[in-house]
Amino acid sequence: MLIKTIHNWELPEASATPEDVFWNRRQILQGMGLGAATIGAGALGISDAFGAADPTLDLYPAKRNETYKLDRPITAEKLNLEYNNFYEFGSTKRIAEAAQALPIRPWEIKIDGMVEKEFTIGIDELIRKIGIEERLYRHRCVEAWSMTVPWSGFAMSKLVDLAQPTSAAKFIRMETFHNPEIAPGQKPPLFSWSNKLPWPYVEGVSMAEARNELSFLVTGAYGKPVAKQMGAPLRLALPWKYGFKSIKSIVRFSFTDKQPVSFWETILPNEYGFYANVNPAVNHPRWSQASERVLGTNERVPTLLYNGYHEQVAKLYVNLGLPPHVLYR
Ligand SMILES: Nc1nc2c(c(=O)[nH]1)N[C@H]1C(S)=C(S)[C@@H](COP(=O)(O)O)O[C@H]1N2
Ligand SMILES: [Mo]
Repeated sequence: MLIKTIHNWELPEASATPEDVFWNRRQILQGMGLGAATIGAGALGISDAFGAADPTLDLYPAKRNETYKLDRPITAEKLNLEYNNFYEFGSTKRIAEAAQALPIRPWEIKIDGMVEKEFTIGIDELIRKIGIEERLYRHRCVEAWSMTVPWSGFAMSKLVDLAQPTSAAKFIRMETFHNPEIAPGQKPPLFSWSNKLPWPYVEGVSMAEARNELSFLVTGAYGKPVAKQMGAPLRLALPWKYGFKSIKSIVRFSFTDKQPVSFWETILPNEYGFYANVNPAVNHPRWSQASERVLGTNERVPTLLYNGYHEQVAKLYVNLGLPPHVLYR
């Protein structure tokens, strides 16, 4: 019997530099028939695959919350729409076209586990019930590139309030959709390395992190409903953590007393931890986190502790007594 093991070099997010896997990715792209990817109107977030208007369109653009300021210009929308990590749709940055296959209505979100009463709610009802605002946030991938994004959405604390967790709940475990029929990355035979990938994509936060003012559930970007390749219709934005924590296209929030094990942590437990807070002084086992490449200008700038959000989040970690390799990886 042939047992396939996953090698680090086969995993884009685990590579020493994104460029290192260029050839590997190119082979995968060719395998998918997407060698010369072109970006159509749908992929640019202008309309969905069938041209149907988003049911929440009237809520955009949302009023900006001026509390959150940037020290650099907003990343061009076009760049953000064409440079994504969304492994369900392929292991390159050019997944925008493939992601248009994701049906985002109807979209039900399940709230379960340690809550007063489990329930399921449709995305449009959820958005209208809570309401949305705009925030300008930094976004830093562990691959050492960064962006700045005008997100729309609502504080995660508002979803927690709606869910009514019991006092036993200590963490929230989140799940992305699972549908290999439309997401080729979830289909075992296509990529050799996907044989053992633990789909669906899972992420988690502690209750204290979920209630922190910065934790933001994203429904829109650039003044309109968020594009599919960026995680429509609901994704997370945790700007002080590496990008992989910001799970896309969420279908489930489970309140639990057990620390969730994420998608990447399951695959490479020595490299991806639960906290994954940005820290320029704590390197990933195989590459430096000291600086980052700003997408758009390609300028290399020093990375900041907690990605510049020290003031809002440092208090979450001071009394945990956890070592750097646990908090910052
Ligand atoms: N479901 C899901 N969520 C995901 C990912 C993914 O592959 N699948 N990639 C993560 C990573 S590694 C990053 S850096 C960000 C990328 O978000 P962006 O494409 O909007 O820049 O999404 C995160 N959320
Ligand atoms: Mo990432």
